[in-house]
Amino acid sequence: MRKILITGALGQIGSELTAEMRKIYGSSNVVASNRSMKKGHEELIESGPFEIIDINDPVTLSAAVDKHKINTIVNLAAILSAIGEKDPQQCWNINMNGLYNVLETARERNCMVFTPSSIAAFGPSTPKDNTPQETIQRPNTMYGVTKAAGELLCDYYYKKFGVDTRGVRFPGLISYKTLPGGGTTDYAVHIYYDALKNKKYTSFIRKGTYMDMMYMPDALSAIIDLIEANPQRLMHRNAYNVTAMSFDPEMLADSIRKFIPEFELLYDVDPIRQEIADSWPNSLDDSAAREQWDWNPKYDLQSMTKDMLEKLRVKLD
Ligand code: NAD
Ligand code: AKB
Repeated sequence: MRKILITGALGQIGSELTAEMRKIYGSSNVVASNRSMKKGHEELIESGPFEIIDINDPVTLSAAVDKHKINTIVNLAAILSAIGEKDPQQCWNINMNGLYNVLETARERNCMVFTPSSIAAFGPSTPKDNTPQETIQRPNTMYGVTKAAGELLCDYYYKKFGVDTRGVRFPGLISYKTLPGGGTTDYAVHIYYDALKNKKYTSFIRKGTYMDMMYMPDALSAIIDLIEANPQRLMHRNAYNVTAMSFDPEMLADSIRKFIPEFELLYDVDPIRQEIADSWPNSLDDSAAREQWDWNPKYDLQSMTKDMLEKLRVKLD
């Protein structure tokens, strides 16, 4: 029986993953946690066990693991790319020292650990198109540095200590329930809100900038399917490339115009986030994930846009 602890559970992924995992494993077997409470998450907090845990505090972390007899930690607590460039010290502290605490707790208590990496683990010298599973990784953002180093640390804990570490390199994730937490791909979420509210959006990412993206239901499947995957098939374990689509702001706007023909896309490029986006791949090769644990996303750009607009329309009403 899985007993799961999710850190950073009130963020963009965690707020949806908690509900999905509670459906699958039972509410009492999925402990949600965050370093602080956040408004708008009352339903999640009341639907099962919830703890205040800062992953930079190993004592509280391990006490919660003992208290709830946890055997699987899903570590989602992190600082994302744009905020990471504003406060690189905090980004390193949470993404690296926090991850170290999670891995040490898991080593001492024999837990599985799932922790996501990102397309940010690649950098300007990485091959940009169909980026291979194994390739040059010289990221030039603090977020990217922590993601590349985190991948290596997770590999190390598996090889050295036998901790069952698993992870994927997520692209930009698009969802309607919880707003993204301060990344470079956030434009691809905000655009839907503004399309419905104002019929226009001003993009901080330049026309012609391609990045990999994925709709949240596929991201949740990726996490759960990899956690449940047969370990004997996993050659990489951590940092699997996964993707569902690659587009630039114009392609995204065109997909919205199929439903809101008068939608207008304007640009006011943010040099910091543009530079980050320019250092990331245009598109990933996710064949290793497809071969080793049957990764197969369901949503493409058009089906995602249709669902996003339908669900957001109800939410914003
Ligand atoms: P998010 O910013 O939306 O949520 C992170 C949560 O962690 C927040 O609720 C925050 O309060 C909490 N947190 C921050 N510091 C903490 C600490 N010290 N202890 C405990 N909680 C803390 O992030 P997300 O989008 O849900 O991302 C989760 C993971 O997935 C991260 O590792 C991120 O790098 C990775 N990822 C996300 C995306 C994406 O597009 N959302 C893409 C690639 C990778
Ligand atoms: C970000 O833009 O920082 C995240 C990511 C791709 O890791 N969405």
